[in-house]
Order: sequence, then C-alpha cells, then structure tokens
Amino acid sequence: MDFDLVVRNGTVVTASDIWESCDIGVKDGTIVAVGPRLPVAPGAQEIDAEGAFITPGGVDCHVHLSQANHFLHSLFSDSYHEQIYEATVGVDIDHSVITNGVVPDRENYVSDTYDTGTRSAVAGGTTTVVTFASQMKKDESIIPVIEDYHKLAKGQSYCDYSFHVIITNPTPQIVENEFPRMVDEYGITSVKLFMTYKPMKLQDYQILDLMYSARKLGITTMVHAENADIIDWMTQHLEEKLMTHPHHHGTSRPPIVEAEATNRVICLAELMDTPILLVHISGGHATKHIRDAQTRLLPIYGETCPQYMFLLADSMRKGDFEGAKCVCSPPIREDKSDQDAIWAGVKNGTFTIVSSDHAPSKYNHPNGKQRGLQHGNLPYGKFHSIPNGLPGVETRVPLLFAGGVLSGRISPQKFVEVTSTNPAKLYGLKKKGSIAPGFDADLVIWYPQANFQPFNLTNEMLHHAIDYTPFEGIEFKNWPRYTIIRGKVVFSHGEVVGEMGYGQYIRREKSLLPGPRDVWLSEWRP
Ligand code: DUC
Ligand code: ZN
Ligand code: ZN
Repeated sequence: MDFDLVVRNGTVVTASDIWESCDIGVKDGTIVAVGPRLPVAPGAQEIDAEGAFITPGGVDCHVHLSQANHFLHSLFSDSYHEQIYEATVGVDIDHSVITNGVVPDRENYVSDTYDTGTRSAVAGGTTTVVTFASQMKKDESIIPVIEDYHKLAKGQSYCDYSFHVIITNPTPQIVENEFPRMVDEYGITSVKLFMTYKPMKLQDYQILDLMYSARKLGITTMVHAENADIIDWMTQHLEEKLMTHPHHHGTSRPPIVEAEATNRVICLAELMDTPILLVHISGGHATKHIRDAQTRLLPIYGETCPQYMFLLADSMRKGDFEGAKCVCSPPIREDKSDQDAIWAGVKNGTFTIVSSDHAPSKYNHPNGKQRGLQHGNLPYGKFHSIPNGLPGVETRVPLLFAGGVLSGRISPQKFVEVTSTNPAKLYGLKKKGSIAPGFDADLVIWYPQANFQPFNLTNEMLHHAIDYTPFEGIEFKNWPRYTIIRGKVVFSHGEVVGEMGYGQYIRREKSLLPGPRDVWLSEWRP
C-alpha cells in the first residue's frame, strides 16, 4: 500500500479500545489504515514502536500563550486595591514587545509565546493547543483581537492551534454582530468568561446576555467560577492581619468560593438551556455540583488540571516566598479529600477533559512572581500581588500517563478520553483526538516500558521559557518517545525535531457533545 509512514507494532489505544501488535498507515498526514502487519511499499518511512503504547496526540484546550504582560497582571488575586484595578482595567495587552510573533528580548519577557509554548507542548506529547485571544479593553471589538492573536501565532507554532475568545464585556455589538463573525469567519466556537477578577468579571446579567447569544450560535461557554466578593472581602481581612504569605492565597479562596460560583452559573446555564464547561475545577464541593447537574442531564461539562490531581497546598507553603511558584486560581487545595474527589471525578466522567491551564510567569522576574514582593517589606510579600498561574503544557500528558495509567489509577482508554478525544469533541476539532482512518496522524509513541529508566523531573529537562516547574522532583516512569503531527515526527528521544511554523491554525466546528435540550424553567423562550 502507498503509505508515507507506517508505525509498526504498537499497542494502539483509543478512548474505547486497545489493540496489541498493531500498525498505523499514514498518507498525506492522515491515518488511512490501522491493523496488523500492514503491507508497505518501498520508500515509506517506518517507525518501530517495539510494542509500546501509541496514543492520539494530546489536545490541550486551556493554554495561555503571548498573554504575558497586562493579562497576567490582571490575574492578581481579586484585590480590593483600586490602584491595581486602575492599572489593569482598560489597558490593552502589551504586544509591542513581540514583533512578528517573536520576542527579541527573551530574558525580559515574563511568559511563553507561541514558539516556546508550543515547543514545550510537542516535547510533552501535545499536538494541538487551543489558546486564548483576550478582549482586554472593556469596549473592545473582538475582531481585531482575534486578528492580533493570528499575527502572534502565525509562523511561530510547532503544533496545531486554535483560539477561544475571552469576553470581558458582552456588549450587544459583540454578542449580536461579532459572535456570528467569530464562528463563521474564524472558526471559533467557544468563549471564556470570568466570574472573578475585577478587570475581567461579568455580572450575572451580563452572563445571561452572553449565554443567550452563545446558545443561538452553538458556542460553548467556558466559565471561571469563583465568587469575587468573598475573595475581595477575605483578602482585605487577611491583609489587616498581615496574613499575606503566598499560601494565604488559598486561605482567601476556600473551596466554597468555587462551589458557590459553580452552582450559580449552572443555574444560569439551566435557565438559558445552554452548554457550559466549568474550567480548572479544584475542589470536591464544586465537583459535586457539576455531577448533580449532569445527573439531571444538563449539558454541563467539567475540566480539571494536573495541579489539582498531583499537588496539595503545602506546595504554597515552601519558604518565605517560593510558594508563589504554585499560586494559581482556583488554588491548589489543602485537603486530600478534595484531591480524591477530583480523581474520582476524572474516573466517573464528571470531568470531560483534563487541561493544563498553562498560564506561566517566570519566578525570577520583576513582572513575574516577584511582583508579590514589591509591596511593603514583608519577607513573604503579599499573595494578592502574585500573578496567578503555572506552567504545565509539557507535563500534562506525561503526568496523566505516568501518574494515572502506570500507577493504576485510570485505564489507558480513560487517559486518551480526557487528554485527547473529549477535548477534540467538546471543541469541534473533528480530525483530532483518535487513531482511526480519516483522523489526522497526530500520535504519541511511548517508550517500551521495560526499557524505560524512571527519572525525577527537573526544570532543565523542559522546553518552555519559564524558570521553574511546579512538578520539580516528581518521578516519571515513561515519557513520549516520539510525537508525530500530521504524519511528521516533531519530537524524538528528547529532542524537538519539528520546525517552528509547521503548526497550522485549525478552524473549529461546533461541539460534538450534547447541547441544548429545549427544556425550560418557565414559559419564557429565547
Ligand atoms: N484562570 C485561568 O484560566 N488561567 C490562569 C489564571 C486564572 O485565573
Ligand atoms: Zn480561569
Ligand atoms: Zn487559564
């Protein structure tokens, strides 16, 4: 048969099945055959998987790239400090330091751009990322924002990519006129809203405005659910008691903060009969609200992240300030019972997807985590000034594989479902997320288990532009040996061998998962 590439003798895993001694035939970047002992014409490239697992390339649908400056700064803990509000609201993202997608002065840039972030992605077995284009000025049209992100990403990406749009002000102009263009012209079928952070948060009324239009257009709404007022109130009162060490970021946002907002937005979605995804869920209480809604057959989806599965709040207690490395929102939880509930939610299907929420800022950078030390002279700084977020795009897939599958917590099929198949289905990436004829040949070939020498992760092993990893020291019992995108090897034996610019922009379809049900809470209809 006329293949360009044949991957031989793998243990091929999909979200439903495992086939041993299986070959995969690829032509023009697409999988065209899956089966034992495929016949190969001379000239085709062959890769021997030596019996190892082959899984679909990772699809990470929660990645922040080139959002460094004002965006990350606006993700301070919800401070009541008006000067921070004023410093961030209404300010455009400072893209001026990026020229044609490139940061000339990498040392001085605080986060990952499309080149470094996607290089890191492929080195960890992720073949598609969906990143965020963010409306920052309150009255900003989203069309130039989308164009802006296209310029940042074009020619810069090692893997395939698409965008969600963050909406900070759903004006009638945006939801009625620009949402249809977003879907039709740009192939963007999802938006994210925040219920917290002063510069970003929407009132319930605005959330309904957004959902009304999202429902009509088949858009999936992603929600950052935390109760802003509780966080503000707690932050102020903790500060008065000088309880500002990084770990008090968690004190200011106990699980009920997430649970209340999760329940509230589920109610809004039920009223509007529209599908939502609760992003980066961290606690058992919120997980239960999502589970209950799903049991009532509402189209409510859940996302969690490796930091909530593998870390606990003691990671924020390290040293005077080192805990800042693990400050993210929602916070990593104190109680093992929350972590257990997250794992249970992955196993029982409450969590549709596991994403990285890669939203890094450097630790040793004045505009990175060190901002937390800039106010007052406390050795442990102030948690509310620490930019929120962690790096994790490279570690997500290997962590779930090693710490999930190889440790016996989840099956290989469940691993594929939450890291690849479901993200692709939820966000309308029709040719991604499985190993079957017609799908893009996006593959991860793992090491044969018997040959793999376990190692403890250090940041130097990673390919991002960030000076730390929150997963430092964790043992990995396997790692992607090859990452293949559309039939081309882009990562092999620890080396990124793909080219910047190989990654393509992917226009997305509407979600392939269940949507509106036409079930209403009153006589009202949209
Ligand atoms: N929300 C995100 O989705 N990412 C980074 C921080 C945050 O609050
Ligand atoms: Zn968020
Ligand atoms: Zn995020």
